[in-house]
Amino acid sequence: MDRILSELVKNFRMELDDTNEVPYGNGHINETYVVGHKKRYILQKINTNVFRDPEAVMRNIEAVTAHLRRRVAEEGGDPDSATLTIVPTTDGRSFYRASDGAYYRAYLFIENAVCYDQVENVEQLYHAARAFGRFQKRLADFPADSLAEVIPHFHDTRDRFRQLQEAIKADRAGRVSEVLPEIAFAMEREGDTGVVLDAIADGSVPLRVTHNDTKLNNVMLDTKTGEGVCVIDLDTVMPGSLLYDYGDALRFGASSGAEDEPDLTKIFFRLDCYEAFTRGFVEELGDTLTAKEKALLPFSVRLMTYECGIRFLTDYLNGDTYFRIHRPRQNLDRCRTQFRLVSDMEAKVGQMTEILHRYI
Ligand code: ADP
Ligand code: GN1
Ligand code: MG
Repeated sequence: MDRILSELVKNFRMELDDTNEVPYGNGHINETYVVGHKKRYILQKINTNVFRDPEAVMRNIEAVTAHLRRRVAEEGGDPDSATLTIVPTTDGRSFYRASDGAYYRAYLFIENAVCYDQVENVEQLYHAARAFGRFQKRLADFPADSLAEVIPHFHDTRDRFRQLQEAIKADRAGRVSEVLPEIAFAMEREGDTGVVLDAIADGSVPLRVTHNDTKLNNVMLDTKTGEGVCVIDLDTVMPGSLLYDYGDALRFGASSGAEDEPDLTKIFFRLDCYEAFTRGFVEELGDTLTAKEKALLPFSVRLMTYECGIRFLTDYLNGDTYFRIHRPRQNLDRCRTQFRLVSDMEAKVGQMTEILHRYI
């Protein structure tokens, strides 16, 4: 990175008092660094294995952040902290293609706010839900058809299931025999894959502009007040269902342990977290939900968790080519926590519905 860094520093309009870069955050996709001292910036190498058309990604983010900035300003907020701010290159672009052939981008570092990789108290989920809800509302009138579909079929669970079947057939890394129980778990639940897709197709669940990757570490909360400051990681903003954003946030946020926890006895679905997030989400978006969306909220959490488990399993079978890993079998551990959560949610479906009805 050192050689590239000096090139990047010259080519982005950054005011730097210190040009050391430090790897930052725990994202699974992009390479993230922080540079600067008094004034800090996020520098990211865009993962072009995942995002085949990085220029389309950046066009989406330019348009979405411009829209969000207008909304935040109308509300009397501060656009530089309430949404990502792209730092342009010296020639006014939102990305820079460096001499290593890779695509880089820079954002203002959002100060006085923090991302959590794991929940410390349930209020964090309440505030995260409010932030994702506001994000959704601010984009309600954004022209969805102007967005490029940067990862086609991103939350198409049927297609994710098909990709798993392909991976099993190909057995590229020779790992199928090791994961037969996980494969069986996935196969037994094929019937779930089409539920939201069918509801979108029959019009009972509308397509909206959604974030599609609402992990807790993709929202920044105020260091002092704990309130939501900014939704980040806008790479996957695309037309989708609000159920994806609700379900995915709880997949991650209501787990009792880390996504890659190897000891499954530590993993269960936390109803207190589910309640806190649901309360915040419904407070922001309750009036806009259709009857079918409301009915599918609890199911969506299980679906998104199942889908994510399938994706981790597929990647494990393919030899770990998509999600960044830091140790062997990490993707398998990730798959197992997701499936453990799915089982627990199956057992808790009645309680989840009852909690939802307290707020809806
Ligand atoms: P990935 O797609 O790999 O998840 P993210 O865009 O989510 O990449 O960035 C990874 C991490 O970097 C985030 O979880 C967050 O901790 C940090 N981060 C990203 N953008 C900013 C920002 N503008 N200000 C402060 N921290 C940020
Ligand atoms: C990835 O980029 P990151 O780490 O926030 C992935 C999500 C998964 C998540 C699982 C573009 O999110 O879809 O749900 O890992 N992002 C992409 O932790 O595939
Ligand atoms: Mg992220």
